[in-house]
Amino acid sequence: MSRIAGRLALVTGASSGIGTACARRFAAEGAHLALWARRGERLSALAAQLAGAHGVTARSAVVDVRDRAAVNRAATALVDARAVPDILVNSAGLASGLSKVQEGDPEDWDRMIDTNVKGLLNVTRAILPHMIARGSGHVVNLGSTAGHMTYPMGNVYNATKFAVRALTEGMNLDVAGTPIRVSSVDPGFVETEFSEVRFHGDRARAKGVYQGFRPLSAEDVADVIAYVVNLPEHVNILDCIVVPTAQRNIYVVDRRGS
Ligand code: 8X3
Repeated sequence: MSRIAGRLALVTGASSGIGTACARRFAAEGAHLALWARRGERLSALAAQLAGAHGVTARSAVVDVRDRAAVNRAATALVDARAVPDILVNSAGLASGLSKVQEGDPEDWDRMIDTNVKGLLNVTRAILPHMIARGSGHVVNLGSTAGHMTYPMGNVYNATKFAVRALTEGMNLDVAGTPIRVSSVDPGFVETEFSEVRFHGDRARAKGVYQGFRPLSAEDVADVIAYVVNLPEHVNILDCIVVPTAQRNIYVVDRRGS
């Protein structure tokens, strides 16, 4: 029996990758959904499909987490509808570009910092006070192995994921004395649109990242997140690092497979 059945989960970045996989998994467990993402058509199709398939309510809102006013509007709409989320998955995030700092594109830096760090803060700032006021809630941040170890040309992406790790730790300190849980799930190589976005649409280059081994799928990560949010209320996973078996760290990857 799922502990999240009947609960409301807000998932950002819900129109792709790990966000979509979380939405699917949560709905299959009977959780109601609030889905936020930039791509409205994908989002409303997903919401309608999951509501129909699982008999849950699924709200969706077009929200770019970088847009603080839009985040606040969407959060207020939830609060006004007495739909304060029980679970918040801060899944919206991306890597943009892979180059040395001295050759980097500041536009890429803005996208990553504004989404991965400030976007996560915008959403958390809008939702967390209402969880605290109610006396329950669980925030799950999507970190990365990139937040534990830097790699060449990862620079700003690494920095944003180190920041997510610091924020998960800091948020746990800030909610001390309340029943709120804050967790980080930190995947290694996951085959989603992640690398295609990083390489600005270069599919062949993106495919090469996962060559010769079986990477994680978005569903694998959603599985771990579902575990984290299904634990009893006295159990709080602070940080959970999950990698494909072929990957031991960013440098040690067994690519001898087909
Ligand atoms: C994604 C993992 O290794 O491509 O966060 O940075 S990696």
